[in-house]
Formats: sequence, C-alpha cells, structure tokens
Amino acid sequence: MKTTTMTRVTSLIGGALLGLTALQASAATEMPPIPDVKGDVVKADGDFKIKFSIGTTQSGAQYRGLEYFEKIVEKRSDGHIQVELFPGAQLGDDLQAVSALQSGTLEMTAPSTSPLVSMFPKFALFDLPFLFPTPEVADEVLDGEIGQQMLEDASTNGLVAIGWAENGYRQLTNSQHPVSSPEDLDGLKIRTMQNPIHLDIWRTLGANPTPMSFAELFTALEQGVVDGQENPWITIQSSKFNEVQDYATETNHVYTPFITLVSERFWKRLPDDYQQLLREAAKQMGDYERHVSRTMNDQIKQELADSGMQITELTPEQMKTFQETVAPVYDDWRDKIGGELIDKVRAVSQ
Ligand code: EAX
Repeated sequence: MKTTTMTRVTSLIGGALLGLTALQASAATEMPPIPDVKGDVVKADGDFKIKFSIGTTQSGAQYRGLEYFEKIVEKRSDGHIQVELFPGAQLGDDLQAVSALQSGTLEMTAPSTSPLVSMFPKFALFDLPFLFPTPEVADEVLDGEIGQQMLEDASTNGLVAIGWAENGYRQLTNSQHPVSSPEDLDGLKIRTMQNPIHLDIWRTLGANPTPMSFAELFTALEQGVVDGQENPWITIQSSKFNEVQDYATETNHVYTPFITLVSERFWKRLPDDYQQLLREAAKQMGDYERHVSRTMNDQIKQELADSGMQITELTPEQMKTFQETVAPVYDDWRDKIGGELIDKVRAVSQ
C-alpha cells in the first residue's frame, strides 16, 4: 500500500516535472508550424517503406523538415508510402548512411555536402570560406542552374539526389577561451567535418584541426579529445554542444547545405508517379526547413547566450582579419573546384 502510494507520488512528481520540461522545451524551440499538405493524392501501384536517417537530433530544424516530408508523402500516397524517421545518427553517421543507401539497406538520408566532397569534388564550392554573403545568394545558387546540375551530377554511384535544404552558417565554439582573432586559435584542437578544405581553413587560421564524424563529436568534446568545433547555432543547440562548450564566436565562415539523397536501388522500384511525389515533397521540405532554420537562428543564439554560453560577435575589422587570413585557401582550391563556378557565385552576389 505504502509502496503504491509512494510510486504514485513519485510518478505524479515525475509527470509534473516531465510536463514542465516539455513546456520549457516547447517554449525554447517554438518553430513555425508544419504547413498543410497541398496537392492531390497520387495513385500508383505498390506499397513502400522509407527509412530516413539524419545526423542531427530530433529537436533541430532538419528533423522538423523531415516531419513535413513524412506528412506530405504519407498523405499524398494515401498511406502507400510509409516514412520512418531516424534522427541522431541512430542508423550510422553521415558517410555510413550514404553507403547504406548505396547498398540498398537504407532508403533516404540528408547529410551536409561537406563529407561527400571525396565523391563529388564540386561540392567543395560550399566549403569555401565566406563565399555566400547571404542565405538568399545560397538559395539562388542551389535552386538555380548550378544546384540543379549538382543534383544531377550527384545522382550516380547508387544515389539519387532530389533536393536541397540547409544546415546553415557555421559558428565556432570551444571550451578554452573567447576567440576574437586568429591568434586566439593558436593551438586549439578543432574538430572539422571530414573534408580537406575545412582542414585547410582551420590550419590556415592557426588552429590544430582534426576531422571526425558528427556522430562522434559530442563525446569528443565532452572528453576533451578536441577543444572546439563549428556548426550552425541550431545544430549547436539541438546537439547540446553548449553543455560542453563555454565559448562561441559568430564567425559565419561557411554556409552548409543539406542534400536530400535516395537509394538508387529503392528509387528504381518506385513507380514514376511516386518518384515525382518524392521530388515534390523534397522541394517543399527544403523550402520549409530553410524557413524554420532562418526564423530560429537569432532566437537560438540568444537562448545559447541565456544558457551561459559566452558569445563573441566580431566587429567588422575583426571579421576582416579572419577573411584576409583565410584567403590563401582560395589559391589552393580555386583550380581544383573550377574557378568558373566560384565566379558564377560571386556574380550572383553582386
Ligand atoms: O548533419 O558534421 C557536421 O558538423 C554537420 O553539421 C553534420 O553534417 C550535420
């Protein structure tokens, strides 16, 4: 009897606490609502299951986009395509998920483009420092001819690339001290994505970079294997990096897109009309996800500051020092990437 009461009391308190946490969580992450699904039901033969895996966690903008994707696809296929979401690299890190697509054991994933540069060298465009001055320029490039061509080029090696979304502008965090100039980076161990340009950027700035998968990053920060990392505010918050990183600098050094990929083995089994449905859903997901990410960016920066992170905003002069210090990276990469592509992006920025 006593135990029962105790259990009930505990579970009541637990429930109240849970309720509070849920309330705080929802206050902290109030995202633009998931839009209604528009468009007719698509009729085609067969029933299909999509496992969709991502590296970022359930509280990020990317997952929210996936929820919209799921809603569109399930509704417009009248339940004949079921989508199951796996956030937080549960089914493997970004590169593992891509190879699972190639072998046909996973249907969809949406990694940052950066770890894929060894497969698709042109993606390196998105790793060049300070190339995209505004998100709108990124949209014009991704949603225009260049982005379309890249989706086609990436539709090979067992993959079909069907859309873009955004991870966003990357910011530096670390556990040691405030960073407002490249000198402050001297000797800092910074985790980078598995990408040669990112390594080059941080080496050129004077840090000591180490490439590592995103899935390993929290533990590496927590255990002090690395001192810092860089990711957009929303990814910093949704991965709780602020719990193990006291300092951040708003560097906006790279704009990272997410690319929506489907397993070619799965794709070939889909009727044309369902392929088209997936393309439309990927486009709508991408537009909505970018909207969520951009609406939340400043709010999340503020929340990170409120949570105790010391955030350094650079003055225009300090920013210029970073840009000038990192400029040699272009000398090394311009020809490898194709200078023309860089010039086209610059032309869009004018
Ligand atoms: O899915 O590895 C990273 O830091 C990226 O931001 C990651 O791809 C997010």
